[in-house]
Amino acid sequence: MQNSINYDQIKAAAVYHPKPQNIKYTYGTAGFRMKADLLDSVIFRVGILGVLRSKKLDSKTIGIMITASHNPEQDNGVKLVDPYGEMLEQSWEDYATLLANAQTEDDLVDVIKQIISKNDIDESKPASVVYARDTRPSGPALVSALVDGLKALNAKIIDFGIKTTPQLHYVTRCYNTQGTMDSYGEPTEEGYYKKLAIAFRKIVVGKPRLSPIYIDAANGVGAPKMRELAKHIGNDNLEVILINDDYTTQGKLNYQCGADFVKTGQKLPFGCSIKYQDRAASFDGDADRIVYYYVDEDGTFRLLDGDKIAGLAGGFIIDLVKTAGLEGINVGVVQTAYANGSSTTYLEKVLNVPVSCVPTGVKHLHHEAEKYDVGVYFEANGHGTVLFSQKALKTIQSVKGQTAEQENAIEKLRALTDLINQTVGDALSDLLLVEAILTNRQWTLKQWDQAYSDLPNRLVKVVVENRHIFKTTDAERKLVEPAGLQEQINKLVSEYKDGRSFVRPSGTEDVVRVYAEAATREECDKLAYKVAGLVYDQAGGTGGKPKEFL
Ligand code: G16
Repeated sequence: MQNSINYDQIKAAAVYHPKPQNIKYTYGTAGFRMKADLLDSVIFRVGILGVLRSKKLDSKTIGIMITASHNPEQDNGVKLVDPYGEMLEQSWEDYATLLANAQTEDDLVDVIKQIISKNDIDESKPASVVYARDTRPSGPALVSALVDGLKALNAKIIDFGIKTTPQLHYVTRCYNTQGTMDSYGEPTEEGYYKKLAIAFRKIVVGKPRLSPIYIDAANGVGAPKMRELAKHIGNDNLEVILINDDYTTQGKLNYQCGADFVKTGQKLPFGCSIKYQDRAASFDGDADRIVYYYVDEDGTFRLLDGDKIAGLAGGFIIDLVKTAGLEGINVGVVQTAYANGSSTTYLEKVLNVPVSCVPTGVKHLHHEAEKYDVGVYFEANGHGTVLFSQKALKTIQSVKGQTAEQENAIEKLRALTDLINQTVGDALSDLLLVEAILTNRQWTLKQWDQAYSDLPNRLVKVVVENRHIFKTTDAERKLVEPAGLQEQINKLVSEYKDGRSFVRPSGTEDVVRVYAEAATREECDKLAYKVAGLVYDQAGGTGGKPKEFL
């Protein structure tokens, strides 16, 4: 039978994708991520898992994205996307890890059989997988490993080409909802642009256009895709000036540019020379994150990160919900431990919204946001979106305004449900969301920034021998292991006014991340580097102790 699994065929294909010895792979914050030359066998096996997942879910189309997002160009990665565009169900991450670590062809077949039996999978069901990749030079070879894995299990394969990560999430949902009441849109790149552009024009209609927005595209896939989106929107509605848009020259991706560089370094990206009153934003390498920034009268760099976007979006949506008379719809915000303390205070005390804190990773934020009628979730690093529940969608679609003002607010809410990517954080969609709000409010970036002042904060990376010895609790705000380290961090924190610091292992890079905030810039930097030094000394630091600002 065409769809049944042929184990000899899998073994024969697997011979060409052997697992390297002595490597332990882990499905991390956003899938597998590491040096690209270690990923061939992993990607082959992720193809196999995608097929099994599709068979398990009644032949629904599963998405697979080959990208390493914000990581340096020599890295790559892969993640699976579930049918409605959400991240792979967490219980299946363990299967991904098991498959990736099966050493021989026989081990691989054993793991496949285990997954099938544990999940009661009907082997004869057809399977369908859509995949895409970003612009990394290692992409094409990894795609062919993926295709080998998919073919070994006779899946229906849809090649979506070079795309942003959120476009792959979008199209996965489109395929699975086509022709249903929940149809998410046309399953094409063109369909994506049209949906966003139409919604954007509806929200800004009648409002004067803002000054141009400079976009640092991290020399990644966001550059050509933003250019395409801008064409659909039209220059009369939004004027975009792209910088760092060279996605074909090797070595440039994410190099001294992009959202992660700007957020971590708290400075302008390479090639960006904006002046007072200019407006700018940075995407990351696969365009799923965005941060905004500007320079003040005195040339000081000012960052508007994911926390600020959450505040802006939350405030706008709350106003619309109130004006529309939809008080029955509750709005909530989800953050992580990286959220600036001032942002949480602003959300809770000024906007009066409930705020939840969850571990890092869009998958955690997304699930928590689903608990609200309208769930706004943003990581400080610029990764986030707004989710509308079925209840909210139905209400917004069906309600009729009693006054012109109410009707106008309802129309805007309706357009927002199309403008905002409901599957995952999306730099292009988030850019339009921010631009739509600022256009409506006729605000400058400085006016937006005035909602609250960030506590000075600093992120430091520490390289250690084994980051997996770090175990956390309380939404990653406390270390459980190595034993005793948290007490020493607490002691340091207590010496600084408004001090806060936490340590966690990264799930996308081979480092431990240290975050600190305090009342002044000087104190914050000292605290961050003292904690980083502590981690380095007590937990196997290698390759030089971080010591700036000490
Ligand atoms: C990924 C995840 C984000 C996470 C980031 C950093 O982003 O999707 O949710 O915040 O990694 O994670 P960590 O601190 O564990 O390395 P991206 O943009 O790289 O896909």
